[in-house]
Amino acid sequence: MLNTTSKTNLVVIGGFLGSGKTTSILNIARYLVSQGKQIGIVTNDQGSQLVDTQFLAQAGLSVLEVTGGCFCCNFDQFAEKLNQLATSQMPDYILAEPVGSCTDLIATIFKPLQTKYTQQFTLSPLSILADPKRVKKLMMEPETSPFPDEINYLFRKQLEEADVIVLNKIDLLSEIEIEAIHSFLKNTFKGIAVITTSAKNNVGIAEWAEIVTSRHASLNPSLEIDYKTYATAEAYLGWLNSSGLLEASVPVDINALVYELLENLKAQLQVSHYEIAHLKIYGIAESDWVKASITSVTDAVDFNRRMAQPANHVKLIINARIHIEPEILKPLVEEELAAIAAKNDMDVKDLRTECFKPGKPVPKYRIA
Ligand SMILES: Nc1nc2c(ncn2[C@@H]2O[C@H](COP(=O)(O)OP(=O)(O)OP(=O)(O)O)[C@@H](O)[C@H]2O)c(=O)[nH]1
Ligand SMILES: [Mg+2]
Repeated sequence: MLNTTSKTNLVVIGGFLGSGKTTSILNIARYLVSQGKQIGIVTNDQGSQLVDTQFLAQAGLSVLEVTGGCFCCNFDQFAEKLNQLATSQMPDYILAEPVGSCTDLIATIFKPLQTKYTQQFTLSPLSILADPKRVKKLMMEPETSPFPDEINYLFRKQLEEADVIVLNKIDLLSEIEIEAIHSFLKNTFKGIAVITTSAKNNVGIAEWAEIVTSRHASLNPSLEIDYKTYATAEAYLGWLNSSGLLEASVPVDINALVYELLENLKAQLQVSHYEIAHLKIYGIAESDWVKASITSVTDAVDFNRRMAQPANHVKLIINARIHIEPEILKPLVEEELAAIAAKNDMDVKDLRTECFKPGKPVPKYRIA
């Protein structure tokens, strides 16, 4: 592992929406903790009320968040959070998860950090996760992509600047499929290391952690990227962060409620051909919690955890990143939430929803 005596090592784990960044960060953090290391985490989103922050904090990890825009557009806030973690927790490693629609990280994060914070941080290799179904549909068979070309472009650019491409979710593939996608990535991104993991099943995590903790970022040449296309890709996504309290006089099976809400939203989106990039719900009742996600209209609901008991007071946080206009997304989610609450004789209180398209990416610094 790297010398950690004076500087904090920054490990950035990027990749498209829903590729498994947060799941991986949790498992890498647990692995490094088991090796006696101190860990801090920085999450990031275009809005606030984040499922990921709640999920990681529940695991007892020190998590700070950069909200209201990506690390590159909020570089000073990002650097401030890194410094805050470095001085308060003195972690050996800070794991940072950029927004899943963000790219050009070498030019806008790595090089500015290297230039301005040489004394404080050592940069570990940049890992970019890839969900195999996205590699297949957005790159190998682009005629089947559920997204516009600009999103396919963004997906490719994310992988292009990696030091390590992490082909995740291999538990969903046969050996032959793993080999085919792995070879495709190796041939397409010559010179970039490609490893395979199942973050969900903790497979390949220790090997990956060893790579990011024993090497430095290569600081490859900055991407050649067309910011107009990048901005168009991001603007295709409707972004919704919502939170509210659900209350009933008798306990309700919240796992079933979350499942049905996700299934109902999926069905509505599927009918109108709106692809889900990532739709996730976190529910907390006293000390118990549930988290479930969907990463495509063709995927099943995936639970990270279920509540042990029914509950009659629950706070729900809903985060959706979907190829849809925000004006359609907001009423859709609010109406489905109201319907599921009514079906379970629950009142919805303090509902706060932000729904928007990400703004044009305007990095604070860009070092070519
Ligand atoms: N089958 C399978 N599912 C996985 C794996 N890794 C992550 N997932 C699931 O994929 C979904 C998305 O995972 P996250 O870790 O939240 O993905 P993310 O990249 O952080 O998503 P955003 O922050 O929204 O960009 C969740 O339902 C995870 O349980 C994996 O290795 N195998
Ligand atoms: Mg995440």
